[in-house]
Amino acid sequence: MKGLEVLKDLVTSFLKGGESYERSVEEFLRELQKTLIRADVNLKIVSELTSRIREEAFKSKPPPGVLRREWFIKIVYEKLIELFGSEGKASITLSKQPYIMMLVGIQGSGKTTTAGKLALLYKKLGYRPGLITTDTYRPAAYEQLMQIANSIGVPFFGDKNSSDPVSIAVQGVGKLVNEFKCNVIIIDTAGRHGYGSEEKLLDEMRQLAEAIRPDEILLVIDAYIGQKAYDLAKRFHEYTPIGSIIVTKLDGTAKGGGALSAIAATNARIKFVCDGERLEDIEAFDPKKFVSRLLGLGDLESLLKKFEALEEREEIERRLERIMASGKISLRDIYLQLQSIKKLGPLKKVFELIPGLSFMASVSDDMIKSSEDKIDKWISIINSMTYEELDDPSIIDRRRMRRIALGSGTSVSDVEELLRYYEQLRRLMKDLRRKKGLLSKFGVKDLGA
Ligand SMILES: Nc1nc2c(ncn2[C@@H]2O[C@H](COP(=O)(O)OP(=O)(O)O)[C@@H](O)[C@H]2O)c(=O)[nH]1
Ligand SMILES: [Mg+2]
Repeated sequence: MKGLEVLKDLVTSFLKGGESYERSVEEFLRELQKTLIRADVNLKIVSELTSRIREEAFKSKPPPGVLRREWFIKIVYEKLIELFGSEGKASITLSKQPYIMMLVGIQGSGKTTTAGKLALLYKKLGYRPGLITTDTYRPAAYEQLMQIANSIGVPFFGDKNSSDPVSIAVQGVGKLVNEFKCNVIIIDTAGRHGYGSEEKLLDEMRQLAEAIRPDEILLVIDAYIGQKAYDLAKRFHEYTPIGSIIVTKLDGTAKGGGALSAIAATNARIKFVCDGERLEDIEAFDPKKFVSRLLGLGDLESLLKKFEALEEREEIERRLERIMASGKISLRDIYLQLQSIKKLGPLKKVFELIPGLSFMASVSDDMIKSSEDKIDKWISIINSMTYEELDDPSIIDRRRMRRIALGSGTSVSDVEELLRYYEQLRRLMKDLRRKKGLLSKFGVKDLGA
């Protein structure tokens, strides 16, 4: 993104080193502040962010195998993600069909273009989108959206002779759904002229929304307004629970960072971001991916992988600790374990990551392969269990086993095998706990392998 791309060089030169760690950190933070302020991020937000980074950088210690400088970048990475949104990648799957979206926003913010982008995006995802224009103020609006619709081959509805947006929308939805069998309807609206007319914009939106009852209202915000996006996003967020935000023109301004962080601070949901005039230039907003790109971690792939592996490892260790402490393991623990193994990749790698299990990495490859095949089976078996069964597997009799096998597309003996595995682990945990108790009496802390 324009304006923030200098962060990449900052990261690279920081990692290369040169000056003392402390001086490099201060230098880095100073440059980070300058860059963010130039990108129109709110001053207070910037100073809070940098002091949180500084505090954590000097407080926390990198785990073994991670350099201090790498660890610092990880902290920067995490704090920046919080700055741009803590919710993770926006989900763009549609909860029902037909799904009606309504785009609102100031004139020129990019509504019509974005309507086309959304139609193309959902078309690529296998939906049948249809476009409606209700902009009766500008004569060219009709042609503009029609041309876009034609260029991507999706049905279009509008009425040049009407001046009633509500009736156009109602008619259009009926026609596109019933005649053209569209299952995503995207309604473009006229909007108001100029920022500062938010009140009027929201009023107009309210009238249309009451008549059309959209499933989602998307507010289009031009990144040019920078941190001024805060007020608009806040009011919008307070007004509608079905609202989400699209930020456009991130390619054209250095103020995009300000707009995104300001919106994130209102807790409104940023769903899409656009960075170009072409209809392909849209994507679901993913703060993690966004920040990785800003910091150039896409190039520093291996560093990012290292962080991810660390997070997984911490998570697995926390879980193991909990299990060891309670001596109890549940099917839910096993489920999480299977899931994290899947995320982490080959079992061998997983074993290598966990100190207590590193000896397992030397188990023969054949054995590991067959366990990997099992993972998917077991995940679907656990998915087919009821909560009651998960909490107390002892109630799973033959009849339940048959049901679970059927539901998960596996066999009764697969279900039995998983339950046996669970039983073994449960005993092992109990055993370990007893031994641990004994060992600690003799002053031995670590069971280590
Ligand atoms: N560079 C750039 N231009 C955009 C983007 N989105 C829209 N535009 C341009 O912004 C102008 C206004 O867009 P339009 O869709 O007509 O805005 P509307 O008045 O809200 O419907 C047009 O020239 C678009 O090509 C974007 O993400 N990047
Ligand atoms: Mg328009």
